[in-house]
Amino acid sequence: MAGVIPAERGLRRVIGDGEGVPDGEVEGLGADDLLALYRSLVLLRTYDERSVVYHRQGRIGTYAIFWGHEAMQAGSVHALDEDDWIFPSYRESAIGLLRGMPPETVLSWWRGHPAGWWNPADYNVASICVPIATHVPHAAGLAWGMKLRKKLEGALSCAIAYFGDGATSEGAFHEGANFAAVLQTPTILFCNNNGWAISTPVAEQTRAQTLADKAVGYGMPAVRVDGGDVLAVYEATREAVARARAGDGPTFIEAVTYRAAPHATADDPSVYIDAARVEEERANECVGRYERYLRRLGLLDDELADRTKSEAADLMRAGIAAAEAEPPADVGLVFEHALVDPPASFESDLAELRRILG
Ligand SMILES: Cc1ncc(C[n+]2csc(CCOP(=O)(O)OP(=O)(O)O)c2C)c(N)n1
Ligand SMILES: [Mg+2]
Repeated sequence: MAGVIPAERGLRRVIGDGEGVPDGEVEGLGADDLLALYRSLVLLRTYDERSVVYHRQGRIGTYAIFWGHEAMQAGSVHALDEDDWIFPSYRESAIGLLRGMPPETVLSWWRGHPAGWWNPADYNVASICVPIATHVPHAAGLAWGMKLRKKLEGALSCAIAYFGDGATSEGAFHEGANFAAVLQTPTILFCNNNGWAISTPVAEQTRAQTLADKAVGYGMPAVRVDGGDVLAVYEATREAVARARAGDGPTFIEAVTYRAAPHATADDPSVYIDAARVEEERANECVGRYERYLRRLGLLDDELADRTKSEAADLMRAGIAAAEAEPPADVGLVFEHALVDPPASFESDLAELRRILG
């Protein structure tokens, strides 16, 4: 039965504020799991902050900042099995790190270097999708394939697609969501509602009261969760995974946050965003919120926090060094694999390009 799962104050949460709002807990998560989640959050935060610096130093190209999105990414990935498939958008570019992908691979992608291409089957992480929402049908289709195979092989995994609030206005989102629901595919539609599609606020994006309401029209359950609460995201995704594996079809997760960083390094949000609201959000950002939660539980102290952060920083230092050590790619790649029967002009175009590049 389609419907929005009721939630406290409209958004599910687990982490309290250390004052009036009490902490909850997630059944089945032990100390090791909680600390593994922390390492993932720190790794993503470090990747993101270093990437902005690398961009300013001219070492990577334009970069889509995901500062404040880490809880949505880490919380959901931790609820998956290694066999489950991840379909990231540009906002989740580094999500493969949580599957063991080395940072240099993602950094190379942002350097426009072919070393940034990976075989999706190596990590069950699809290519980073830049066109808005076009990966939603891909995830639905792959999950449909897995469902069909289950009849043959008895294994069932699921596929999760990450996209933003703006993506829910796209035709590809509609097609993917409808296919997933009609064919009851094991798919999770994970919407990071950060309130903005570049400079378009969500209120100008849709007349729906919530993005989760859209799921009702497709006949799939939806849940709204605090996207800054890594444990709430984990729990909601775990339920969606269980539903998918049980053969009960897709779930729409609307994780609500507020974009507290520019859309990308090429964006100047000061011309359209409320700076006071951004400050407020930054003060309650997801990594710090979880850190305080772990400290209240007695699981984290300064020593462990510092060690976790310096391990992540070391990984990034090695990552950028490895990415920069890649020999330049041959420009011929621009023309290869584009057409089965390349026109004769390609040859002279390539010769011209080689002449210009020296
Ligand atoms: C099909 C398509 N149309 C337009 C764009 C240009 N574009 C890049 S990001 C973006 C906004 C997307 O906003 P949202 O879905 O909320 O994701 P967010 O960037 O906030 O994570 C747009 C319109 C694009 N990449 N693809
Ligand atoms: Mg958005």
